[in-house]
Amino acid sequence: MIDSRSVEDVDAQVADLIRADTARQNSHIHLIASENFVSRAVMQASGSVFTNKYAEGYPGRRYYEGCGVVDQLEDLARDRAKALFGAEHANVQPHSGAQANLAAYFAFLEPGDRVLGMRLDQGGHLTHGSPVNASGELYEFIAYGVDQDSELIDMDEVRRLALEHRPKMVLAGYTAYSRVLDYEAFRSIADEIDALLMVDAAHFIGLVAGGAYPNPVPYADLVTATTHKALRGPRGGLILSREEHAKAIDKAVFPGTQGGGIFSQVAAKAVCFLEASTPEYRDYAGQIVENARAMAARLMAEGVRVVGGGTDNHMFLVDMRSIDEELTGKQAAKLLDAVGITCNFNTVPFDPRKPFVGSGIRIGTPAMTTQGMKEPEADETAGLIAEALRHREDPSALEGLEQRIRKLADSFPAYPEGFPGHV
Ligand code: DSN
Repeated sequence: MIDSRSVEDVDAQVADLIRADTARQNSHIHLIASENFVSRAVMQASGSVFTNKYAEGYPGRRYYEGCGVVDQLEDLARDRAKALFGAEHANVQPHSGAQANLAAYFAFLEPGDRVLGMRLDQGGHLTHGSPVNASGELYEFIAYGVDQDSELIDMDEVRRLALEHRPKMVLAGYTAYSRVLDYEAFRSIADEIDALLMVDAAHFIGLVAGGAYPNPVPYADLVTATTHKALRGPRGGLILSREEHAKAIDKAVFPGTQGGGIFSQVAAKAVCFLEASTPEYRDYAGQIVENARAMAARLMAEGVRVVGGGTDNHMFLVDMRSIDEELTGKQAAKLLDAVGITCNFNTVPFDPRKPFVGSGIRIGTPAMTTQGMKEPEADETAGLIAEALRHREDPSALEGLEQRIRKLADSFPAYPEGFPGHV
């Protein structure tokens, strides 16, 4: 017989850990650009009975029986994704953004083929050719970066490298860049060398859904994304493409790089696509950007250097050397977490420090916006960050700041009616 007791009754250790992280999530201001708080509906779907079902293949073409309901679910999720982003095809099975990218490469590239993508230490991603990632091992990545003065992607350099190396794929997308991508220029460079254009939209797909950032779908051959960042869905990946690439992409996801889909996550993706198509979500997406702008403006007013001079999306990098040449990103992120503000350390462009230390911190606003914070609180939070970093060696000042931060976090609980899944 199946054990129907709750996790609290079955496993006190895991229940304690769930409680501990609930307390942590409840008591901090969350500024990790890739995190968010999902709705109760998303969490329920993610923890639903679909976790019990195996369904390798795609609707109507499965390797298992009993897939009639799962077929309807996957069709629903795909149709919602296509409608939300105006895409001809959607694959909702990738388990993560990294899996989506691997499948996208596997669909179109042979080992050794060239790809032109953004440097990891200037804002790209591990899966864009890092030597420690399969992408870097399997394919020959050529990297473009940002201009040293403007800290904007240097499209002249992208074009020069494209013409010199003639990659099979041009890749646009980032994890630490705060400006709008010039899709038109990327498209025309890709066309000039007859390459595919892939956009890794993991970070900004949620803004696209809410009309707060330009949509790459009309320009790109394929767009990969995650569902768990600003989009406010479950952890997972997504690939959008033109119909002509549908077969290759589906084959590359399954059986190319994954086995059966995780249909509890697909159910939760379907819910998040529905939620992201509402007017409330559009307001939310717009507010994310307004909050990021307000925070960047306040930090700059405090004399702290914001990379690229501001933001057009949900995040930005802050250069700790503008506070103290000796202060590292890692020290700053640890200190902020200790006083109740959670972010992550990051390299800044042309950083002399290694990625595991970095000279910057990355600040993102999707989660704090879900908590209900608007420009006044964004401004206040940025002020608190600047004060905490300036008083980092003054325990009594930090104690006072921590109290103010906790009070602010307490006033904006992500789940005013209690955490879903709380034990
Ligand atoms: N690691 C994620 C981020 O924080 O940006 C991207 O995959």
